[in-house]
Formats: sequence, C-alpha cells, structure tokens
Amino acid sequence: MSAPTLDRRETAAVPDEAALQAHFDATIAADRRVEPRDWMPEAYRAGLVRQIAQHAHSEIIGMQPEGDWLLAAPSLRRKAVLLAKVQDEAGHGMYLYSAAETLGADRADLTDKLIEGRQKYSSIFNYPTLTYADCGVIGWLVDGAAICNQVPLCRSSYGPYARAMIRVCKEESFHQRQGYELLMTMMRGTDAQRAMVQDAVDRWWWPSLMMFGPPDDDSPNSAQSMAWGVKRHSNDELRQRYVDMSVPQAAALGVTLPDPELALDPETGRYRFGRIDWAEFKQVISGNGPCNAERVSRRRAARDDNAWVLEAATAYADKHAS
Ligand code: BYC
Repeated sequence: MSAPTLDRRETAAVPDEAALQAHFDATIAADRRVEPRDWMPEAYRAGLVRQIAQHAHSEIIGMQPEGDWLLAAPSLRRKAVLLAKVQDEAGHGMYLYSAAETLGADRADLTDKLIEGRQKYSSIFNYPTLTYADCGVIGWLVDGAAICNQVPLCRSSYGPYARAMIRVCKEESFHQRQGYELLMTMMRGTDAQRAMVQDAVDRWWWPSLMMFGPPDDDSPNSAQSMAWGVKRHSNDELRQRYVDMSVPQAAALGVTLPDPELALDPETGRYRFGRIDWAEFKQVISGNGPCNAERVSRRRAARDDNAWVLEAATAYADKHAS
C-alpha cells in the first residue's frame, strides 16, 4: 500500500508574522502595490478602510448639493451636463465601496456608520448651494481640489484604491472643465450673473481649502499614511499646490479670491495666503455645519425608502445561495 499523499497546504511552511511583516515592508519600500490577497498589518487595513470609506461617503453625499439644482437647471444642455456629473459621483462612490470591500468591509455596514455619524465625509458638502453659479464653482474649485488631492492617490500603495483613482480623476477632470466653462459663460453675461459668480466664489473658497484636511502639525494620520505610501503628500503641501494653481485661474475668469493676504512670494514663487478658520472646520466635521443634519437625514431616507429595491435585486441570489 502506498503512503498517503499529503495535501500541499499541509506541507508548505506557514510564514510567521515577522516574515510576513518583512515582506510587506519590502513591498512598500520598493514602491510595489499591495493587493487584496497579500498579508497586510491590521493597522494598514483599518487605516485604508477609514480613508476609503470617508472618500466613498463624500462622493455619495456630494451628489446632494448639485443634485438640488437638477430640476432648476437653466437650459436642457446645462441639465444634461449636470445630470451626467451627478451620476458620475454615484459611480465614484461605487468604485470606492468596492475597493473597501476588498479589505473585508461590508458596504451596508459602512452606510450605517455614515448615517450614525461614526464615519466622516468631506466637510465641503455641508455648505448650501444658493444659486446656479454654485454648481459652476463646485466644478471649478471643489472638483479642482479633488483632482489636486486625488492625482497622487493614483500611486497609492493599495492596488484597488490606486486603480479606482485613475478612473475617478479622468472623470473629475471633465467635472472641473464643465464648471469652469459654466462660470466663463456667466462672466460674459450680465452684471447680475457676474455678481452671482463672485458671491459663489466668496462662499466656497475657504471651505475648498479645508478639503485638504487639518494643518500638518495637527493631522494625526498623515505621518503613518505617508510612510505606508497611502498618501503621497501632506495636507499642507497639497493645499499650497492648489492655491498656486487656482490664483491664475481666478484671474483668467475675472473673479477675486476673498483673501486680502493672498500674495505671490517672490522668493519661493508660491502664493502666501491668510489664516484658515480651523474652528469652523472642526465644527463642520463634528456634525455642526450648515447642512450636516439635512445631508445625513436624506441619506438615511434614501437607504430606508429604497430598501425594497435592494431586497428585490438580491432575492434571487439569496435564494440560490441558501
Ligand atoms: N472633511 O489626520 P488627517 C470629492 C478628518 S470627494 C471631513 O489629516 P487623513 C467630490 C480625517 O478623516 C472629496 N473630515 O486625516 C465628490 C480624520 O478623521 P478620522 C473627498 C476630514 O485621512 C462629489 C481627521 O479629520 N476626498 O472630491 O490623513 C462632488 C484628521 O485628519 C477632512 C477624499 O476623501 C475634511 N475635509 O487626511 C465633487 C480624498 N479632512 O478619520 C467632488 C481621500 C480631514 O481620524 N482622502 N478630515 O476620524 C484623503 O486624501 C485624506 O483622507 C484627507 C485627510 C486629506 C481628506
């Protein structure tokens, strides 16, 4: 009788935690991608779920401020453009929730955490859209900030996140252009239209700067996130890059950025800017911004009112799985 063969899984040596950690460290040091099948430290996984979930929630909540204007768009063309943009944001949310699922997160659980205030979403979406010019300014400034922040994330160390970002950034680029084109059109219009654009710029400029997160000396996650290659630049570095990019764009548009301290530093070639109101930022991310309650309650209603759709869509799969 021949000797029983052993399953290969039984014979293969199980690498110990130190060897796995060393392999992970080597992957990061060589700037290779970490993939879902790879071992990763629990803190890396949890940190990614935190950031990706916050990002996904921002895309989904971010549909609301502009979505409010879909029924009041000034022409069929503007409505078609806005509709495409808002639908893109839903798609971005889906790519990102899928990326979070590759880390073991559950999409329904993430939505519950958002609704219960246990996970954050971007501060920017807690401000109201008062006129149609706000849709243009969101495209120009908010999507512009998103591009500035997210292009480096295309090189993030976690493969599924980096790949999702490539597609998101391509679409954000269209979003920014449609916003800028709308504003250009308004600036060539009447005095009232120009005033509307300036008023929107005055309200959105400072909150856009807050999108990059707290200053580096008050950013608890940055150092570790950069060491792991999840984030590639610090919050202040990206904020500065964004200011430098936006000043000439504002000049071409013919609007004034609402900061009397904004000035070119001849030594560095970069723009100095005034003090950001971090007390306001903290209020907004703690749930006390102008629209936090409305944004979250609408998301809750969407989850509850549409639960039957999910149930109907998954009924067949559930039945056949059991
Ligand atoms: N708003 O240690 P830090 C879009 C939180 S979607 C709210 O610096 P980190 C768009 C932060 O989460 C825009 N919370 O954190 C969509 C942390 O809290 P926890 C979203 C913020 O992660 C539709 C704490 O403050 N983009 O563009 O190293 C239409 C300390 O911060 C904010 C992304 O999510 C904020 N602004 O850096 C149009 C991009 N800033 O979790 C456009 C991906 C910070 O410790 N995310 N916090 O409780 C990132 O790049 C980084 O997560 C951040 C923050 C730069 C945002």
